[in-house]
Amino acid sequence: MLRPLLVAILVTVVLGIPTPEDASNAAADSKQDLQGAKQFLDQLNKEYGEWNNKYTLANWEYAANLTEENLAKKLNISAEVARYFKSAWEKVNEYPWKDIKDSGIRRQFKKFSVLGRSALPEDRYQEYEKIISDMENIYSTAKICDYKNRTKCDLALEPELTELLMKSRDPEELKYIWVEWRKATGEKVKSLYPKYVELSNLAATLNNFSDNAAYWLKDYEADDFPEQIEALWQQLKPLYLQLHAYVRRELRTEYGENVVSKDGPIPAHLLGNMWAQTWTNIADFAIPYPGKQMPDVTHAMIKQGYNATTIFRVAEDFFTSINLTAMPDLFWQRSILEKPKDRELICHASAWDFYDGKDFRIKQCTRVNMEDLLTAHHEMGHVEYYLQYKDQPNVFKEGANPGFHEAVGDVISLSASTPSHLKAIKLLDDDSTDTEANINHLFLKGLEKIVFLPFAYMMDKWRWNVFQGKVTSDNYNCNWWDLAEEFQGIEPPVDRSEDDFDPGAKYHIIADVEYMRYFVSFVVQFQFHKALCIEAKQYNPQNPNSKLLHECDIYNNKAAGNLLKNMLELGSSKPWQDAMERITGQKNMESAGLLEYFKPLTDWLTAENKKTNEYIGWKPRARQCVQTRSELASFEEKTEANE
Ligand code: X8Z
Ligand code: ZN
Repeated sequence: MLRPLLVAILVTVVLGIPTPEDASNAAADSKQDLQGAKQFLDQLNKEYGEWNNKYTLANWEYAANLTEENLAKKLNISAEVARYFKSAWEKVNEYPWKDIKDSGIRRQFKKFSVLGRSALPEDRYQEYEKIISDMENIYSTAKICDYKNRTKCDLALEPELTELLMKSRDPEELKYIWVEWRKATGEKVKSLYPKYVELSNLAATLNNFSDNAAYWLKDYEADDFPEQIEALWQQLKPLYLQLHAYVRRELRTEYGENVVSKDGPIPAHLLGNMWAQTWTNIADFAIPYPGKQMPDVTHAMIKQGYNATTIFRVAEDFFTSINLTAMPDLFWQRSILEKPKDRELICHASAWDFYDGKDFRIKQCTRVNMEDLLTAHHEMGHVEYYLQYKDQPNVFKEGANPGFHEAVGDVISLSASTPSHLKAIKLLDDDSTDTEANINHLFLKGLEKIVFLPFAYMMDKWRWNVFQGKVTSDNYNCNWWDLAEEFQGIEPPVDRSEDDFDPGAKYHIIADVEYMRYFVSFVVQFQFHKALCIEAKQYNPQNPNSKLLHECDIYNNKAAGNLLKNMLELGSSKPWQDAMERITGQKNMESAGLLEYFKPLTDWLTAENKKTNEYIGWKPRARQCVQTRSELASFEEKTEANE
C-alpha cells in the first residue's frame, strides 16, 4: 500500500512542476500525513507502554526475589517483548517518517527507530539477557567470611560489608574485605564478561552504531560529547588534586607512612567505601575542624528512632514543599524500602517506572544513616521525574539525558543537607555559619561530590576502551588499574593480575548500566542548584551580602520548585540542551556551578596544602601487568631478590 506522502512525492516527480492546485493538495496531504503519523504513533506508544509494563513487572519480580522460577519467567517475557519490539520497529522503518517536518513527531519516530538489544537474533538475545541476569545474581548473592571468625561466612555487601568499610580503622581488616569481595564477585563473573561485551557490540552494530560505547553515547545528542566531558574534567581536576593531597595527608596521620605514602596514589581500601567512589566515611578523622560541628546526622536519626519509612517521608516532604508531587499510595504499598530477611534480592537501590502512569516504586535496602537519607532523596528524585513526565507519550518517558535523571534527587539533597535545613528538621543542634563550620560542611560535601568525578569518569573510560576493542580480556584488569591510578590517584592494596576482574566487583559493570550519567549528574546538579537558588532569591553572585551557594536551601520555595517542574515535565521530548536552557538559561554543561559552590573549600585546601608543603598529585607506580596470580608471585620474588 502506498502511503499518502509517498504518493505526493511520486506525483511531483512524475508530473513535474506543481500547479497551484497541487500546492493546496500537498498542504492537505501533509495535514493528512501528520494526522496519519500521529495515529500511527499513538498506537505505537500505547503498545510500547503495555509491553514495557509487562517487561518491567517481570524484571521487578526477579530483582526482588532472585529465584530460578522468577528468572525463567523474566526470560520468557523478555523474549516475547523483544519479538514485539522488533515487529514494531520494522513497521517504523517502513513508515516514511523522515519526510515529516514536525520536530516533535519526527523526534518520536527517531527514538522508535533505534531498537536496542532486541535487534539481536532471538537465541543471542536470550543468551545476552541470561548472562546479565547471571552476573546480577552472582553479585547480589555474594557473601564473604568474617575477618575475625572465618567460619562465619554470611556477610553481604548490604549491610555488613558496607558498614565495616565505613567503620573499621584496621587496615588489615579493610584489606581483607576489599580482596574477599572481589573474589566473591569480580573473579566469578570474569568468564561471563567477554561474551557480554561481544553481544553488546553486536546489538549496537545491528542498530547501526560502531560499538556499544557509541550506542550509549547517542542519548547525549552531541557528537563531541566525550570531548565535553574531558574539558569539564580538566576544569575540575585541580580541585580534586587539592582534596586528594589533603586526604592523603590525613590518612598518613591516621595509618602511618608505612601504609600511606607522601606522594604516591592512595591505597583504595582506606577510603570508607568498597570502590573508593565517595570518601564521606572517613570524615570523622579527616575533618578540617574536629572541634566544630560536622553535619553528619546519623546519630540523631538513630536516636530519634528513624526507620526506612520515616526516611522516605522526610524526602517526600521536601518535594511537596516546593510544589512537586507526593508519592502515590501505590508507591507506599509496593515499594521495598527495607531488606527482606527471607529471600535474596538485588539490594542496589533503584527506582522503577511501570509505564502505566500509576505504578512507581523504589527498591532500597535502607539503613538508618545519613548516606541512606541522601540515597532516599536520590531515588525519590527518579520517581518525581517519572511523575512529572507521566503524560508525555511513552517514548518520551525518559530523562532529557540519563545524567538529568540522576541529578533530580541530588539537587534536592544539596538543599536538604545544609546545616540550617538539618537543624530545621531537628536532626542537627548547631547550624553555625562561621568559616570553620562552613569548611567542615563543604569538606563533607567534597568527599561526596568532588571525589566521585574521577571515579565516574574512569568507570566508563574503561568500558569505552573495552567496547571499542582497545582493551581485550587479557588486559581488562590492568587497564582498570591504569585508569584508577591516572584519574583517581588510587592503587589496589595488594598486587593484581588478570586472574582478578576488579571491574566486576561494581554493580553497574555487571548490570549493564552506563555510568557517565553520574559524571554528568554531578556537574549539572550544581548548575540546577545555582539556577534554583537564584530563582528562590537566595543567591545573587553580584551581591556580596547574599548567601553562599552551599548555604542555599530551596525548601518551601514554590518558585524554585516550579522552575524545576517545568524542566522535568519535558521528559525527553526536547534535546537536553533545551531542557538545560529552561532551567538555567544556558545551553551547555558547565563546571562553574560546582566550582562556585566549592570556592571556599578550594581556597582553604590550597592554603592548607601549601602550609604543609603537600605533594600535589601522585608519582606513578611501576606496576607490572601480569596474567596470572602465580606469575605475580614469581614477579614479586624476583623484585624482592633484587632489593
Ligand atoms: O547507583 C546509584 C543509585 C541508583 S541510580 C543508588 N548511584 C551510583 C552508585 O551507587 O554507584 C548513585 C550515585 C552513584
Ligand atoms: Zn539514580
